[in-house]
Formats: sequence, C-alpha cells, structure tokens
Amino acid sequence: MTDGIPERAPAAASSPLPDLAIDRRAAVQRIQLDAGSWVDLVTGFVRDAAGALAEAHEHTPWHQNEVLRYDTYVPEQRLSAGLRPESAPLLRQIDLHLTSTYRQRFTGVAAILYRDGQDFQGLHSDREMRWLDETLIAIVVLGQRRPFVIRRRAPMAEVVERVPAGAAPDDLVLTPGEGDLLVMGGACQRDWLHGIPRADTPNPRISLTWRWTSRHGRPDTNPGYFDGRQFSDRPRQPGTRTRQR
Ligand SMILES: O=C(O)CCC(=O)C(=O)O
Repeated sequence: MTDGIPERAPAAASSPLPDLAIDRRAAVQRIQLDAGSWVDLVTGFVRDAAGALAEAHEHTPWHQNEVLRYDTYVPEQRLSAGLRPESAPLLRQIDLHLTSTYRQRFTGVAAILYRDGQDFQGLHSDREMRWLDETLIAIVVLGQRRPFVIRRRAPMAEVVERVPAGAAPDDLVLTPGEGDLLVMGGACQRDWLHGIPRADTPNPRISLTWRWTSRHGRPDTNPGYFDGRQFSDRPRQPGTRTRQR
C-alpha cells in the first residue's frame, strides 16, 4: 500500500495461447455460380494439413456403408464416419470459424475417406425435402487434390449419366485438397450438383463436412435419382445401411 493506493499485483506471466490450427485470415475467393448460388474457396485454411490428414486417417472410426441399388446392397465406394466438432481442437476451431463467418449454427461433422483414386462420389446434391432454398455445405479437404466437379442441375437427369463429371463443357472443376476449405452456399444444393470423380492417384483424400439449412423452401415432391439423401435431421433413409462387421 502506497499513499492509500493499493499496489497492483504483478501481472501474471502471460500464458501463450495455443496456436490456431487454421488460418482464419486466409483469403476467400468467392465464385458466383449464378444469381442465387456461390462457392467460397479458401486455400491453405488448415495450417498443418499433412499432420491433420495423418491424424484423421489413423484415428477416425471409419465404417463402410452399403447402399441399395435396385434389389441389392452394394458397398459405397468410400468410407465414412460421423464426428463431434468438440472431439478435436481442429474440428472445434473450424466449427467456431464457420459459425462466426457465416453466422449460422452448423451440424457436423461428416467425414469421408477416399482411400485412393478408385473411391469416388457421383454427381449429386445434398438435398432434402422442404429446406433446400438456402443451404451451406462447408467442406475441409485434406490430402490429395482431386477434381471437385460442380455442374448445373439439368432438367433431364440422364444427362448426368451420359457425360462423366468434369467432361461437360460447362462443368466447373475445382481441385481442393491439402487443407483447403470449400463452402457451397445459397441455392447450390437446389440448382447445382457436385461430385468427386475417380482419379488416377494412390493417395488418400479426406473431406470433413459441416452443413446448415434454412429449412425453408418448396416441398421437394419428386426427387430424382441423383438427389442426395444423406442430409436430414430424421433417421437415415431406408436404402442405406452400415455393414455389420
Ligand atoms: O468429399 C467431398 O468433398 C464432397 C462430399 C459430398 O459431396 C457429400 O458428402 O455429399
């Protein structure tokens, strides 16, 4: 005490904050697909992308889903897992970043492992009844850069089958990987398809996906074959199951 003024306690030695695993200031490139749909691409979003790939590859409880094709269950050509954002610092940081950047509460995290170039995902959209007018699909891609094809939804679904992903003249082909962030927004799931075609690589690719939907939109009474069924807050749709080991 000096002249009635309490002395300040010595400043506590400042404890260093743990380094962020993501670069929150990395530049965002916005690609406007049309008046209502857009894609944000952030390269170099995950700082130690190689370490994150190794960690996710080794420690994620991957499982093999099977999907009903005609009258037979066939294994999906990729592995997947559901993760909780709070289960790892990287996921938590991405979750907080997405929430503050896009001002929405996302559901996450759906992880997919493409073991090599033979694993793929056909052109589809993450579409669900009623709430397709405005959605956000945020995908962090670790590992091998591979084409991520975005194609305008055609009135005739057969066009998708006739022209391989990436081969149509108007296909937009991005190559996220090595820790990039890709966000599809607006009416992208209603008006556009996306897919990861087979690629000539022995290397793995992992995607970590967060989703948000406004839950407003026209009822989707006639979904096509290529319309995804993964996204719902209801139980998994009949037709997809996890293989019993
Ligand atoms: O792996 C990706 O980058 C995309 C994943 C995807 O399209 C999906 O889960 O619906």
